[in-house]
Amino acid sequence: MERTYIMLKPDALKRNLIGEIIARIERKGYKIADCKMMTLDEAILREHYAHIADRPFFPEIVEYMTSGPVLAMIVEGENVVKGMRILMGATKFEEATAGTIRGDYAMSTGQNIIHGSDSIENAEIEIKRFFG
Ligand code: IDP
Ligand code: MG
Repeated sequence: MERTYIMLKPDALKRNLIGEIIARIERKGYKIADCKMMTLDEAILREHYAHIADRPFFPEIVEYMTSGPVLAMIVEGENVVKGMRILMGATKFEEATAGTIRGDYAMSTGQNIIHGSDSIENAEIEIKRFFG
């Protein structure tokens, strides 16, 4: 079965939205195969966000992503990588459609509630990175 790496970011936990977001994932028919709370450090974020590490907003992302625990999850289902990206909504919070997780909850692009792998290949890399 296809798997993806999903991470609820610190704002989702601070705003008590875990239950709401997991309910949406389960209602869609996907399975939470594993999950754990983690506190991230800069080293793992530099790996995970290597593609944005040279952007001016990166220091703010590190500060935010280390500001509290995240919920790391392995989510399983048919075409789940693409399907989760659709449930999540667009990266830029003002472009995320109503009805998507980011569209309904994100209050900025930096603090946009949820991460989801962007390809099957990256999903396996990210699952290994966060679950070993
Ligand atoms: P994604 O999370 O939708 O896959 P990426 O382009 O991989 O988006 O960027 C990773 C994360 O970096 C985003 O989720 C967002 O939190 C942050 N980010 C991306 N672009 C911007 C920006 O222009 N301003 C602030 N934060 C950004
Ligand atoms: Mg990405």
